[in-house]
Amino acid sequence: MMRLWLGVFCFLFLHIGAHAFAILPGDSLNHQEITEQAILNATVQTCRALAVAEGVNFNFPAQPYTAENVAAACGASQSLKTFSQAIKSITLRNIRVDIRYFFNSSYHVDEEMFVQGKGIITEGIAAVKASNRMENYETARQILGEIMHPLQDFYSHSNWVELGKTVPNSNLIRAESSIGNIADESRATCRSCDGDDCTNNILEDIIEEQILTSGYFGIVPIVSTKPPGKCSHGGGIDQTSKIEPKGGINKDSFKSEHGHLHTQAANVAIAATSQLLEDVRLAAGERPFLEYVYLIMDQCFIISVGFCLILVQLFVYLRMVGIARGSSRALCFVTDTSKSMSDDIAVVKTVTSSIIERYKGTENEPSLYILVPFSDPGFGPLIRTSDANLFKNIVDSLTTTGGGDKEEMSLSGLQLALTSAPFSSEIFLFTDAPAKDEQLKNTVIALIERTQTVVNFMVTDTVETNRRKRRSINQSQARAINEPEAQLYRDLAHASGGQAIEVTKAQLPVAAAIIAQSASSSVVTLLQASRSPGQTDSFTFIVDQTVTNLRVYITGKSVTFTLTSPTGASQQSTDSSGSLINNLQQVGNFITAQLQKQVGKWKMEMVSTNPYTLRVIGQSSVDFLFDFVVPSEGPFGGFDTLDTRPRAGVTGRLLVSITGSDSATVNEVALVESSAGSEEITGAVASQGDGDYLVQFDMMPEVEFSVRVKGRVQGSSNDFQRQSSTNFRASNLTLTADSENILIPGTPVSVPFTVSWTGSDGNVTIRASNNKGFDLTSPSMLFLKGGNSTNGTVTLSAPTNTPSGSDVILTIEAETPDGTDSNYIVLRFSILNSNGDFSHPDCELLNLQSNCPENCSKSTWKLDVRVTDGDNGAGVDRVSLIQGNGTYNTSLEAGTGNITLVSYTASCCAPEMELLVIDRVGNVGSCLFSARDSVSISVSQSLSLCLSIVALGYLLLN
Ligand SMILES: *[C@@H]1O[C@H](CO)[C@@H](O)[C@H](O)[C@H]1NC(C)=O
Ligand SMILES: *[C@@H]1O[C@H](CO)[C@@H](O)[C@H](O)[C@H]1NC(C)=O
Ligand SMILES: [Ca+2]
Repeated sequence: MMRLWLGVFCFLFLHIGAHAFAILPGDSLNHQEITEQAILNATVQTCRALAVAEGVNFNFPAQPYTAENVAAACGASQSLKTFSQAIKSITLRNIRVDIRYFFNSSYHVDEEMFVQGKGIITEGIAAVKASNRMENYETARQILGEIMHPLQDFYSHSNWVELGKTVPNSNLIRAESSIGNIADESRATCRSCDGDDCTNNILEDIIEEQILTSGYFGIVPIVSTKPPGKCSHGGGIDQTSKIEPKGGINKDSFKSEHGHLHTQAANVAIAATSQLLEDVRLAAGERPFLEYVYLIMDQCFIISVGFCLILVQLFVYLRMVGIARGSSRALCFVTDTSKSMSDDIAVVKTVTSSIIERYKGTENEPSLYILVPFSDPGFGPLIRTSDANLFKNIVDSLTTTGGGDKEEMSLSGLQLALTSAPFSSEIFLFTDAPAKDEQLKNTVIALIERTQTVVNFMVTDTVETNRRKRRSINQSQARAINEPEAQLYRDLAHASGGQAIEVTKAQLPVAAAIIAQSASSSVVTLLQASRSPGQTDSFTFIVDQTVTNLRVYITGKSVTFTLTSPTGASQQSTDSSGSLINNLQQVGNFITAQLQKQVGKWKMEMVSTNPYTLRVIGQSSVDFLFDFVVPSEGPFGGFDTLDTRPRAGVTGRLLVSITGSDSATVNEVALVESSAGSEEITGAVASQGDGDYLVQFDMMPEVEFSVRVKGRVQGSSNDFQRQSSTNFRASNLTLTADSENILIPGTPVSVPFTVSWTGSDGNVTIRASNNKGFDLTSPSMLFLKGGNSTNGTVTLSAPTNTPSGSDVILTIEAETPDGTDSNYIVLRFSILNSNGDFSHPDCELLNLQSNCPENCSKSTWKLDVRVTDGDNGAGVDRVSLIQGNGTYNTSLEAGTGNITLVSYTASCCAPEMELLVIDRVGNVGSCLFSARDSVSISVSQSLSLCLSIVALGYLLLN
């Protein structure tokens, strides 16, 4: 029914009003701007705290904060792209709520759905904290974005600001505390506005008694559910605002009925969002994070464990928003460990240690290391650490096992890496065997497209590289990879914009050394293309001032090229005397060279009758991010990002943002055919402000394509050119699915999905898989009548012992009856196993001795505190001292596992101490004690002491 109404009312109300902080840019602050400002603010606060902790200077960036000046202030300009990407990921999920959950008033805190709205927020907070604990930052970002929406809407849709409040309602993010008095269903809260004047429509007694209410909302007058006397949301689209009491109370924009309070509402929403981020940050100290402790061990020895915990919190927060010290890149190896691989693994060890040595302490030092071993039948486990030495030790201890027959589980290993590495990572896969699990090809391609990861294959022992019959483990099964088996790896490399390097085992060290050289940060792609079948073709690319370390990568058999520089000089690849091409190396099917830097337009003429790939890369801070988007089907427009392939043959849209330069402008965005010809489709570019562009293409290509952006950095005399590394496809199939993003172990979740197709009648093949091997059910075939759509359901369930914070990535694929076209949807779930504990631990003061004289230096004060997590709590995980420099001891109370005793002694000159108390599911509390409090406090007074902490202005955080 809902859908039908939507269809009818869509075009009627297309341009009227908004139902939340506006979606589209304008003078008013919208959800995107509120979210960005809060993230930038919280990040500045975090980097400042880090600087204070480390005793170094911190210079606040100039107002207004931008991703660029905040990253610079944090000393992390290298992370600018990942920082922007994280902000984008969070904000796009926030905006999506208006599109996906338009009619669900809980998500907008309309209709006095305070309890429900808060429920979404607090459950989400628990999932975000759990995900961070397991280092599943992308999942954390997505859930964070989603729960920020109701949090921000509270300030626009309720009467909080009208009640005279200028600070956030902190209890919205604390599951166990009340957010205040909510109006009874029968209580009248509004009168009709006086004509256009709505400044006084909330009833005086509601204001006086500080009762919370929010506006009713409905777009269908006849079925309005507004009870008598209740306020409406307001705006042209809200039909309830036309029923007594007429008018509305929302503050979504300056034009809203309560638009005069828009600025206040938006500012409190920013502060509330900052507070949410701070709460998430504080919780991060709860896991041991051995690697961080290791990293910062020097300081931990000198100061205290509490201090370490603070550093851990700061680092986890920064990782969540995509900021790292050194480079934000991950070094990611997926390696075959079956018996014949011992030579190759020796190379993996050498490459790892050379990369680690080379970049140690530099801004190119990877911030994350990932390793996935595979053989047959096994693959994994995935090892992920930010500790370079630990990683080196793990790689050094790799040994070969298993793999009795010819094929190995290479795609399973790759799938695991793709679902765990940060977006836009580069993965290196080493193998000498064909894939046993080639049925995962489409899933792997889906993940490559969705994460824009570059995958390089280092393949030894292909028939290509090795015409002799190889030694083999089992004489009857030669391991040499035949042509179609090698083609699978080439196809995957191509989809990702990476190389499939085919060499002999003897050549592998040279090839790997070349790769090690280029594993630096801020790599941008200037040009990528391929031709299959091979043909002579010429390509151009523009080099701008910001690019350094210009390099060309080619794979293919018998390829030569001629390069022409902007000044007209040219050099053939076979000519070693010129100055344009430096250090040309060829090993196996792989050619690489450094190019002399000359700003301007270059030409590259490729000559080969065999298939080849070409990639020109450099290092630069200027790059671009993009997402395929579709206009919302909801009444208010806006755009939703796709988790699927865009639709072929119809209008398509991209949201493009430039990172690394606040002054860069985009002047051309094109979809460039990838592998057969050089067709291009240029889009219409419309600036959305803040470096964002909406690009519209009249007709999405049927062939594989990549995205190319040209633009100009202010003050530069040349354009810049960047190209996506990923090659995409559009599809004639469309797939949509909606689901919760939190999965409770033991409770199956149903994911209903819809497939539609413009082709003729037939059976569409359906495949569903997840990266954790959890049980799922899915139809394998759905009958589709041409031009229609059909529905199916996938159910997914996590075993009851799945740890909280694990993430599950579900891929549902649909393939046309003739197998020539397919689409997919990729959905992320966070496992939440909080067992209903949403309360932070409490402190009980058992004993306080503080007879501190005027002259403090000779005296001490003492206290004993009991920390508990309640009868049904998950238990106290950590207690740490975050203020005070006294001696401090913790012990478990005999006979219980859930109570911690803290005793503390300090000089009277340091009369304050504060404990951070965190339970096993991440609820955070803090307790402040002072020698200046009364001489002795009994147990029963401890609660009021805790409350006085709040009054003192200290945050008691859940
Ligand atoms: C609104 O969303 C909440 C949380 O996802 C859900 O529990 C509730 O059933 C939804 N309400 C409606 C009317 O769909
Ligand atoms: C910035 O963040 C801090 C810490 O959470 C918060 O107290 C402050 O209100 C925020 N500033 C703004 C302008 O929202
Ligand atoms: Ca608890």
